[in-house]
Amino acid sequence: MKITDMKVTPIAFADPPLLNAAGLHAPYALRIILELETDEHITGIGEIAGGSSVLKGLEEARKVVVGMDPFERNKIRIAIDKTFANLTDSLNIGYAHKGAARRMYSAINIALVDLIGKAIERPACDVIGGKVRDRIDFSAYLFYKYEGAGGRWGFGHNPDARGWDKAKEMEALTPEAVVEEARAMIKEYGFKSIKLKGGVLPPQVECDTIKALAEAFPGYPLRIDPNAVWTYETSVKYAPLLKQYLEYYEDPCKGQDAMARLGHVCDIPRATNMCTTSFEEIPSDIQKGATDIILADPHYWGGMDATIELGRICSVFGRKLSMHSNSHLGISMMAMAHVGVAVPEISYAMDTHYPWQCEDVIKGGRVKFDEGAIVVGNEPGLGVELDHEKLEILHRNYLKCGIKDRNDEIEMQKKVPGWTVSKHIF
Ligand code: GKR
Ligand code: MG
Repeated sequence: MKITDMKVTPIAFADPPLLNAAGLHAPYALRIILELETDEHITGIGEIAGGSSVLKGLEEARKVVVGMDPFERNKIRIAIDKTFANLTDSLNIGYAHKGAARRMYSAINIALVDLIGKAIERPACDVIGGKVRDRIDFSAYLFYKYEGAGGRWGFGHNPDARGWDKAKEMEALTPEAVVEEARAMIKEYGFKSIKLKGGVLPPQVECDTIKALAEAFPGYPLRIDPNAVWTYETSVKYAPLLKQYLEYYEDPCKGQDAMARLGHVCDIPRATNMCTTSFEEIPSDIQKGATDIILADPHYWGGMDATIELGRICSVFGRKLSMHSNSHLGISMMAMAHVGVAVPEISYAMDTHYPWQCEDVIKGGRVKFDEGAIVVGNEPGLGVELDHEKLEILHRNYLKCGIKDRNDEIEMQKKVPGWTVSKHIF
């Protein structure tokens, strides 16, 4: 089998005004949809975070991938690595070549795994080693937010919205409002654990929010993720209070050194998707004792195969695995779910932003949750098909919306003039 084309389509979909340590989500989130076509008329699909450099990179990657055999994933990975080692500077894609190559290959790997699954008529999880479970839990991913549902051309605000659809348009800037957000999301999706995106309001308010959530949802495992804008001192100060509530403390402070020091004085498990985000950073993480849990993500670590490898490495060094996410649609949802049922070391409910979105590019409606989990069936590949009409609508959104790169800081400055990431430290 030969790859005959790789279609790369940037899209934009409505995203609510969610707050985080980097600022504010824009009204549209960007993704890129990949279609790998073959001479046997089987197509594999993938989805990855958007942005101009990734787009540029994938255009280059196409030249490498076309003509190769999709079953030869190792050769394709090496070819992409080599290409970006030589090309990064001239493309000016702005990050070290290994990181660039890994992101490009992540997208391609997801599409390859889908393609092979479709070719052999087996689910994607079988292509990466097979299921160790049939379903994988996700957590309710809560955000402080401004009022609104995002979007500008009719996809965002829905005057007839009810339940979660209504709740996700509401402002949530207090512990009480976040508890209401959680109630509506959990009622709709059945999640059994909760993650709070922190690093937004003063740490005491965020700890009060965690306490309010613990009281409203007794027995639910909780996490807070301040995205490393708490200082080491603040992270230490709030640890005793948070200890009774948290299953893990996600990136409270910045860098492996600070996270390692935190481990000496705080016995809440420390998790990261910030200080250790690549295989190259694992040795120093282990040496320093920086973290207990790595948040994998097939979109950043090198795809679905790489998540299996990461799981093995983590188990060798006594680390556990959870899953990071970003605003995404159904292809990514299923890539994460297939990884979730196949990687034995994943031992926590995984993150997903999916409830915050209302559109999709897949046929037959959005992916369904069952009691907070996704059940992975036996449909070939990722188990979802691309809907080209929907893809075209979201591609037109991309062309119209004027956003080419995510920049939460600039978006925040529209609400709070003068706001900067560098001054937003607690
Ligand atoms: O969507 O605002 C967001 C999150 O803050 C996201 O950008 C992070 O990458 O979810 C992520 C995290 O766990 O750090
Ligand atoms: Mg995080």
